[in-house]
Amino acid sequence: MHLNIPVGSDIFDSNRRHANRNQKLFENHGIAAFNVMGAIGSGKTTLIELAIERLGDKYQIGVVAGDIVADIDASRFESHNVPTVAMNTGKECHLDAHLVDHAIKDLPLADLDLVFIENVGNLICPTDFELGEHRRVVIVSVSEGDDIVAKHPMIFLSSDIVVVNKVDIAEFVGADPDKMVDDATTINPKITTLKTSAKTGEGIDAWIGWIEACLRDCRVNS
Ligand SMILES: Nc1nc2c(ncn2[C@@H]2O[C@H](COP(=O)(O)OP(=O)(O)O)[C@@H](O)[C@H]2O)c(=O)[nH]1
Ligand SMILES: [Mg+2]
Repeated sequence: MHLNIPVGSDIFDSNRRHANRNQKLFENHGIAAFNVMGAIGSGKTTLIELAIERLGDKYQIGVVAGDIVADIDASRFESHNVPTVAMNTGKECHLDAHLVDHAIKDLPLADLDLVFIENVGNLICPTDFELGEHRRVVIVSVSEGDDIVAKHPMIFLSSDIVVVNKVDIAEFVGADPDKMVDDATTINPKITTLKTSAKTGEGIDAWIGWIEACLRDCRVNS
């Protein structure tokens, strides 16, 4: 006997329902939410910290720090005095909307303008799980090799922006950041692209400007 059990679509449907509820909750509070994805060490925490430093005087920011274990990133965010919830997934390699639902209930949503959700570090599992975000960000770094984008097409298809980070060391690791940008736009012609360095500051104004554009455009109830 052949049984066709559509487990995958049930999981995704259930996740989408939770994601829609999360998005409504954000919107009821006038919050713009960003799902920040990317490999371990690509610079997700660093680029969020820079955004907190540059935008923290103007906007109230909260963070959900997703990780398999530990609260190292959460401590980094807390050192900037922003409300932070550490969300450990155990063996799961991505956040899902149900986990985020629990996490954001521990944030002072009524006071916030912007929520960053740092996803678990990898370029595969987070792809299929919407969290209720307004923008999907994928951060890659040159140290992962300049074929990293071409090797992981799916995450770029569903993202709004790719940030190619650590361009300061591109020369030393023999990577071509322009190839990474070109690969991303070949996969998804609509994706916004940025090249950044948290060390030299290259591209950071554009990163902050992109976030602020969403704060103007994404919030429905502000
Ligand atoms: N050279 C260089 N190092 C960076 C840059 N951005 C982040 N890093 C370093 O890369 C490491 C991993 O960064 P982190 O933000 O923790 O990555 P995450 O795992 O994606 O959150 C840290 O040691 C950062 O200081 C960059 O633009 N250039
Ligand atoms: Mg991190």
